[in-house]
Amino acid sequence: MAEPLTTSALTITKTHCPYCALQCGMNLSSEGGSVVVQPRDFPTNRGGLCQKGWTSAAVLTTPGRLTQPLLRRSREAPPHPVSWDEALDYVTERIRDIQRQRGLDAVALFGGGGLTNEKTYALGKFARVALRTSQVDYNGRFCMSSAAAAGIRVFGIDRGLPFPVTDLDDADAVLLVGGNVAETMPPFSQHLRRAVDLGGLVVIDPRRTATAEQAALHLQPAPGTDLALALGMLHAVVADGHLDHDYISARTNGFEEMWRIAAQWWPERVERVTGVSAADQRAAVRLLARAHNAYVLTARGAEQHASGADTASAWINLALALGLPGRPGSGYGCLTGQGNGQGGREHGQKADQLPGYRKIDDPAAREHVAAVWGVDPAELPGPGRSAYELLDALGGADGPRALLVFGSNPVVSAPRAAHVAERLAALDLLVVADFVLSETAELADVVLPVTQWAEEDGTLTNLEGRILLRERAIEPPQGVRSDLDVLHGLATRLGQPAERFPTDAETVFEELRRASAGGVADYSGVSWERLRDGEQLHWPVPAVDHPGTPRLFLDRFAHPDGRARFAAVNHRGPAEPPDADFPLLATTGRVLQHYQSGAQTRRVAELAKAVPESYVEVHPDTAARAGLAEGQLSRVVSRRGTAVARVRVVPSMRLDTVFLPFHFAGDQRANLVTNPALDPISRMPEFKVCAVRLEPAPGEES
Ligand SMILES: Nc1nc2c(c(=O)[nH]1)N[C@H]1C(S)=C(S)[C@@H](COP(=O)(O)OP(=O)(O)OC[C@H]3O[C@@H](n4cnc5c(=O)[nH]c(N)nc54)[C@H](O)[C@@H]3O)O[C@H]1N2
Ligand SMILES: Nc1nc2c(c(=O)[nH]1)N[C@H]1C(S)=C(S)[C@@H](COP(=O)(O)OP(=O)(O)OC[C@H]3O[C@@H](n4cnc5c(=O)[nH]c(N)nc54)[C@H](O)[C@@H]3O)O[C@H]1N2
Ligand code: SF4
Ligand SMILES: [Mo]
Repeated sequence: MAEPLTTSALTITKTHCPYCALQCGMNLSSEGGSVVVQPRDFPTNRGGLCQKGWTSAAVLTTPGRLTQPLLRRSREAPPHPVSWDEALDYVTERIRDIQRQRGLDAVALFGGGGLTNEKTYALGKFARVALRTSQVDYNGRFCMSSAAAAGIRVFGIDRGLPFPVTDLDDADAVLLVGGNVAETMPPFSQHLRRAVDLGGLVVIDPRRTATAEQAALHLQPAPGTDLALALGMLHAVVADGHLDHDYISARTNGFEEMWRIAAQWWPERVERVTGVSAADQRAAVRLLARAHNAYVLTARGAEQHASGADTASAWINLALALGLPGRPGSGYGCLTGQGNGQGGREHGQKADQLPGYRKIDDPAAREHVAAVWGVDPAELPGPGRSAYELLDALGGADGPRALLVFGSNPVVSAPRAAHVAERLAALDLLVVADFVLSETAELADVVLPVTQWAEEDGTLTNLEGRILLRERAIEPPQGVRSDLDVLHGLATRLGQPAERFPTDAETVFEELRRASAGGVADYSGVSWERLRDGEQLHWPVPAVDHPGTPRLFLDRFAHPDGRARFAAVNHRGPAEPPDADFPLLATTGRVLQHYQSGAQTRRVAELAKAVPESYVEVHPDTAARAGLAEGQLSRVVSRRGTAVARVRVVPSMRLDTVFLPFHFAGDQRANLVTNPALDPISRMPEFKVCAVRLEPAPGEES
């Protein structure tokens, strides 16, 4: 447990918010039975918190908190409380049966980017060593995988922000593409203050969001046309004489191949595809080119597309053309989303990956990691299916027959959610570890009640690649166990030596250090002691006396020749263009008060009251054409299904676009309509655009 600061009346523990990747600093104090959150000064939030952070302690004591394992031996039977031994014995027995009959890959795991580094490491190891299955992936595929793929392609490495977030404080100009930080990371907005005050913020978003309101220039493209827009702006960089020739020849390769494509995308042509005027494209480029300190930032609006990796690459191309990445005071970054979105993709819960951000099909990586794990490298499985492909294959002829879920609620958050729920129902065994009965846990054969952030120890890696320690602040309720404990319990029952799956997070971290040593994301020099001392450690940290790497790329990029590579990418548009039956473009995203699938925040009274149900933002003329007015219930219909949402008439919306938040359950799920078309490189689904029509819900026809 953390060394608490004890004042006369209370015990205070320094910690971080349980939600997003900003990982705002907070203090927790427990007085009597209740836990109180106070903001703490930390570089990412400087004493700020959003409404979710302020109310985060409410989930610790939510009335629906799970404290006993639940089991149903048949789908017809209701789940009933059982002992931990009974639950874990049952799961082990079923896993054994299923693997005996159907092979090792018949059991799959699905992890999450909110899990601590230690948990993601243990999960990947559990999959490969205890289950010996290749079928493990996680919700980060839905999150930042396209920007990660683009970063690896262009820079040779993927770290969300390759600089501390406080570097943005000195920016004169920032181009923010597909990010609504005013709602998704409110305290982050203070780092854009200077740029805003100088009239240097440019926001690219099909909606006029709270963030776009602060921008000097808001470009409002049709969803799914960012790649064309990035090419048009690149064209303007060259045509208007803003290209940084010295930088391009000293630090990059591949400009010519890239330009062969961008040359064909002059701004007037791009205007016809995107709806953004050629003048605005040029003005945005001018703003960036004239700034002393300029940044390009992307978030999910640019990335969650079937062309997401190419789109993110195109935005990085633009940054390279202006000479920004690796120049002190300038750069490109991607805003990581989940609490441990960055660490979640480094330690091996991804289908194609081993710890240290190593590739599972690299013989040297297999050898190194197998030695740390004490197994034969030949026994490690190869790469498995990506998140959506895994969910899609469940219960099918060649697909897994059992799934264990840790830290995700795909019944709400996966694309084509009704189909995903069907696949989950077709399994022989669904096990969900959670602290509340999420919509996915409701379908499970076995539910395992686990500890929450404030009740356990662990590290997370925030959006700046900085490793943070979150120490236990309060006692967990009776009956719950940590995820590490659950994995230990299952692994030992499956015949693994007890010491191979430690339950103590610091012990797991010590092993993670060794497994990551020499890898891309090298944590070998990080110790909990250094973190407790408040050292600011951004990976790579390859030795105990290494100060960490707050800024990457100052001297070289991560490709062997030290140069960045322009990506020769071309526009291809949404996978499902609108047509006569489905004439509108639906896009999806977030609202301040709710987090992700809403499993946590829908249980916080203050947040649920503020935004109790789903809604669809729509232009007044588009609403009228569909026979709908403000406040009426509508049906948003796509080829996959129908979501029910209350109409919010928003005059700044594009006529061709509607927006739905994805935080709501049941027939309000935005993901009933979304398109699971996948990016060929990142396997990211196209959450941000699909073709729909809007109609009144039954009884709402005027
Ligand atoms: N309140 C809240 N905050 C969160 C979260 C949450 O669930 N709730 N989740 C966290 C996580 S995991 C993540 S990944 C981040 C996400 O953070 P953001 O990326 O900021 O969030 P989104 O709302 O998904 O998408 C941002 C914007 O993209 C726009 N957009 C839609 N389609 C397009 C397009 O084709 N092009 C462009 N340029 N923009 C488009 C949307 O209108 C939206 O305003 O937020 C983190 N913070
Ligand atoms: N339409 C649409 N869909 C989207 C998106 C979008 O923009 N539009 N965004 C996508 C993105 S970026 C993301 S990140 C995903 C997120 O979507 P999900 O993966 O569903 O994320 P959460 O809602 O955070 O689910 C976490 C679940 O795990 C539980 N949990 C939290 N912490 C722990 C823990 O430490 N251990 C265990 N065992 N359980 C825990 C929570 O109670 C909750 O039930 O959604 C994606 N889906
Ligand atoms: S911005 Fe993110 S980390 Fe900060 S308080 Fe809000 S949800 Fe928590
Ligand atoms: Mo995310």
